[in-house]
Amino acid sequence: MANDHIILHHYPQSPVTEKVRVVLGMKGLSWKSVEIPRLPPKPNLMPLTGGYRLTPVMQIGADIYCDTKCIIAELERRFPVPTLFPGTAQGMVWGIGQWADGPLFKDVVTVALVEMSPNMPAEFLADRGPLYFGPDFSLDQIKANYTQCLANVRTQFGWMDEQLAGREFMLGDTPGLPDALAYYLIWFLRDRMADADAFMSQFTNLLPWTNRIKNIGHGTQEDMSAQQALDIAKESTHQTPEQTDLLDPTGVQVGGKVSIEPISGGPAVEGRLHYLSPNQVAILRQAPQVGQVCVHFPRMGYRILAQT
Ligand SMILES: N[C@@H](CCC(=O)N[C@@H](CS)C(=O)NCC(=O)O)C(=O)O
Repeated sequence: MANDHIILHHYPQSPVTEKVRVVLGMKGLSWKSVEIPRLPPKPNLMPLTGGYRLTPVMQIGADIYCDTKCIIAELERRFPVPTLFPGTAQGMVWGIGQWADGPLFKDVVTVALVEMSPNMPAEFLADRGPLYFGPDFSLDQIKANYTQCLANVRTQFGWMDEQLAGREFMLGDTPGLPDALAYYLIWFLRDRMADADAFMSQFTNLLPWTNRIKNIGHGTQEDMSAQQALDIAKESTHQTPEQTDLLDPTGVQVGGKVSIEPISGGPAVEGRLHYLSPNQVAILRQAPQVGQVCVHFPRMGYRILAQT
């Protein structure tokens, strides 16, 4: 079994994964799809990530990439053509991601959860509510915010719509990362909102653009079992060189024991620090089902703590 497949651990309804699926399409890549549960427990994912539970996770051999920022940066590094940064777009585009995945996502997810709430299973709400809105989450509170969040979405989708005036894609003639960032949120809202067509009809540039992005597709996808993915990790050796970053404000050292956790909350993952840069942190860890794996996270938005 080849150990250089791109393996995406995800589920079809995941909006954040739609961003990655679109990037795979833009790059025309072939990939394996492992479907994971929408709710914990995720027994076949945990041996790979060491506890990180969010969706999606990308695996290439024994390298495991958590969070879409990290996944997309790795896809661009391994498969630079066609680039996600056409023209002169470079670093600041990641800042657009911080907006799209941060305040804009929060407005969209508020609208989506309220729209879905009449038909939402209680256990789904009990998981997603605190995940996105913190431990004090209440459905009444987000219902009270619905109108303001919808107004916020309208303004922000309006900015995207304006960006598309006279352009095929967000940056010009060629699709790039900002298209994937905008598309997944529109895909999310359209899927979850009862009157989405009426709401979206006010954005006259976004509508034809949405079809252009949809037509790019997701690359070539083939199903893979979770067991096959675990076996591939076990048979493979990670491909990540050791790298230190003396300027990282934490002062953590390569080889030292650390834990890494999303600042937004979630279980910490423990291992030995192996790679550190302003954009990425990776640790080595072991589990019986997978042997040694190298687990990667974005540096932005993740807390690194030295362990004794
Ligand atoms: N910052 C993360 C956010 C990922 C995220 O929130 N994903 C959602 C699915 S769209 C999730 O994990 N939901 C809970 C789950 O799948 O267990 C990323 O960009 O990958």
